[in-house]
Amino acid sequence: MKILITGFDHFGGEKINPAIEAVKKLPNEIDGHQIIKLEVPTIFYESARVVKNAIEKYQPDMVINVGQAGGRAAITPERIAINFQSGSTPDNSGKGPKEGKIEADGADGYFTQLPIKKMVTATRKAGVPSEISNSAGTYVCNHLFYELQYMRVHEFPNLKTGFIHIPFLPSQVKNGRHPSMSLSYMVKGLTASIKAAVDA
Ligand code: PCA
Repeated sequence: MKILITGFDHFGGEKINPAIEAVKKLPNEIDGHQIIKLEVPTIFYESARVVKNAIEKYQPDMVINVGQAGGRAAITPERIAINFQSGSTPDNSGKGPKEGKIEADGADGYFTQLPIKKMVTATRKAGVPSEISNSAGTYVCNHLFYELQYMRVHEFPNLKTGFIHIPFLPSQVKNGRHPSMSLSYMVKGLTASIKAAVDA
């Protein structure tokens, strides 16, 4: 199998995004499956265009997007993408989203094709905290997750796609008010999670 793993660039005043940092450190092969890594901009619609180009170029069997969810304390595979966008922070193009539906003719929500329960169990077994998340929010992460599901329905019926949110890195948390996770734990946890997703 060929697996495309994407990580967002930094946004919202942060100097780093653990998503792309962890994705860069993943192995190039997991259990004999090829891992293709891609950085995506934290920009509504543009992120989906970048991933679509990569799908057309590499023809992966599975796409997993990774994003930062500051405040979470675990590796959290997402269950569902919703057809709604909002957010008060501008994205990296300097604009905020137009609040409302992402795709006028899209379903209200799409469930991931990834085996999220197995992924959580495998990640915990590797010694890294993990939980299922039932909301990817309404910002760029949910947007990209939703757009990929929409693309799957309309253009890439054999594709499996999903999203994993990860916590802040310790360097991003200076006031002790938020949990964080070390980069090596993130890489270990994501590797276990991806392995469970491809072996299912
Ligand atoms: N996290 C944001 C967008 C980019 C990222 O890494 C989110 O959760 O929407």
